[in-house]
Amino acid sequence: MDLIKDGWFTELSSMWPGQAASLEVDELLYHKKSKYQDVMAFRSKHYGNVLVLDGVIQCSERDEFAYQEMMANLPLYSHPCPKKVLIIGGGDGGVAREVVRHPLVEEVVQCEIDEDVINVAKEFLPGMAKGFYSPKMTLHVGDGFEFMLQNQDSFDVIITDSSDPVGPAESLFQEPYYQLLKSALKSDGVLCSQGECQWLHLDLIKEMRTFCKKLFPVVDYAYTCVPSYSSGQIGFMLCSKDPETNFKIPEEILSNEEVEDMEFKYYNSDVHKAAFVLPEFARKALSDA
Ligand code: SPM
Repeated sequence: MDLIKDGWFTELSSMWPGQAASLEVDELLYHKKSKYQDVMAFRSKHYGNVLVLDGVIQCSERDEFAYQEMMANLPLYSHPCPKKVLIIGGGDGGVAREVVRHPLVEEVVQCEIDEDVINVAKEFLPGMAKGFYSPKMTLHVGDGFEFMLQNQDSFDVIITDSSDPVGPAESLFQEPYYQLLKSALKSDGVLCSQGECQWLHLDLIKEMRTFCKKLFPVVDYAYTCVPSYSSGQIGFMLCSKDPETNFKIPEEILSNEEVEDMEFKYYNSDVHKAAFVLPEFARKALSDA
């Protein structure tokens, strides 16, 4: 199927039946099948460069910060001392860019299975891929499952920045993966995973929350707004092994000056707290999960 027609990219998927969003294309920059997926990058007219995997938008330069800043900083500011961080997926480097600039983080290990995505990001999304060049970063091209099996009780924070739950990322939304995350975390570790969209995947979020609550004493769900994602919204599943964790109250409240020094464009301490306040239909659905 042609992903670009008459100068517009349209995101069609069975994950959001009966709806589709389009972005106007300036120039196709890259389009090849990697070993794992269809990888495309294009320059759009109004959203900067855009990365698309298997026909689904992963990030656009215009709004990527709303996702990366929240995915990285919700767990980092929920841990008293997040020194050692593992990122699974996140081949565009955007989450890594955010994690490496946190002052308490000393070491970041990233495990991304698809080297082509890393290379495309380095070439066409340099503002995101810059995290890969940090001295704090060790990048492994390989399978996150294998990596965690070999690195038990090792991390303060684990972030899973995956694509949606079809194709290569499906298993990352299932209980065995969360069991593995739990075993790779230190005894007071926290995790944050791509948690899909309340408008599109409420049943899946409910199911995930139910198995997470069997595994972790503290489980919460937050979300952010990303205009270029289908339905404009995406969530995060947050779990802690430490029963004292309160995800809703950051460990450190940042002043406006500190937010400015960090050059945040989306994250601040009020946004952190507000991200957990769900609209009534979702609150109700998840409260008995
Ligand atoms: N670092 C960016 C990687 C993005 N990972 C999540 C992509 C999800 C895309 N689909 C969102 C649909 C739900 N609203």
